[in-house]
Amino acid sequence: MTEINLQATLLDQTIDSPFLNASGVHCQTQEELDDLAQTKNLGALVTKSATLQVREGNPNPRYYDLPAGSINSMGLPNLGYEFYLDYVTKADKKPTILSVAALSAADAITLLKKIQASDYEGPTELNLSCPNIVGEPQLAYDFENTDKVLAEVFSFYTKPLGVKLPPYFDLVHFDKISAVLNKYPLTHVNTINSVGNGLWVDIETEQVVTKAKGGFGGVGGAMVLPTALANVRALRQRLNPSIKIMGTGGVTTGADAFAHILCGAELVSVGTQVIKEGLGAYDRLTAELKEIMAAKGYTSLSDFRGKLKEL
Ligand code: RRO
Repeated sequence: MTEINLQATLLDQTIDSPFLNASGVHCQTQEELDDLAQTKNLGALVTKSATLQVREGNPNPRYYDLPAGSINSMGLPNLGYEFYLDYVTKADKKPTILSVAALSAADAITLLKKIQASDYEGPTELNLSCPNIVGEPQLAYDFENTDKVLAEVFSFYTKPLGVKLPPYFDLVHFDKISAVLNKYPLTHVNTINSVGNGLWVDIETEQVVTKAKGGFGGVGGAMVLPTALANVRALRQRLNPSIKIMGTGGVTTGADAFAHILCGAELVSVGTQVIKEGLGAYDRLTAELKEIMAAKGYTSLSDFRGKLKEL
């Protein structure tokens, strides 16, 4: 049988697997990051989004398993950017991406100035889409302000930088965000973050299931797959080819990963399913993806990446 090769690229590095953890899942503590660094069939890892200061996050309960996904209102619990910057600077087992989130535009600039001044030369991802901070909007839904922040960032930032986007639901919005992003030398776009401000109702108790924000939280997992695929596809059709797409959202099978790649994803992140199944999920997804490729006679991801057909 012909050998199937799942190589993908992260910046100019070749990695053996297209799978990445979704930021926020099993990547907050040193121990969790070390687990990821040793996980087979995980090509690269991304840290929990880091803020300038350590954050406890929102009160519990803040994650709830749904039949076809999850809802979370974590509220950016993290050990502070210094910890994650130090981790990725020293990481030597797997390629890593440093995720950072800012509670304001000024914070984003301060954080990126610190990374610019550091020894770290690897990829950073600016999270413009956390849905769970009390009183704070998701920046990437405000096209003008996103443009302003990126203009300021790229007035001094010269290291590899991508952004994490929220899902969009209107073709005009895909046009607008792409026009903004195409102005900047971004290395990648990671799409989608959770679908913000969903709500789940426990019929038995007649209550919401997470505490902060009256129960409104980010929805992920199987039920967001069509939204994720649409965002990967629509952005791949609009963004400069130099901006790689990391597809995140709704992956529970190798077939789902195949679909993300067909829509144009370079890497594929898995979040909710790893919470449900554990880190062994990457082995199963890899085996399933290889099986589909074998059945179709594909030997590398580039045989089908971005080649989705229209009717
Ligand atoms: O920590 C969170 O509540 C969180 C973040 Br920063 C994010 O980007 N996406 C999400 O679903 N939860």
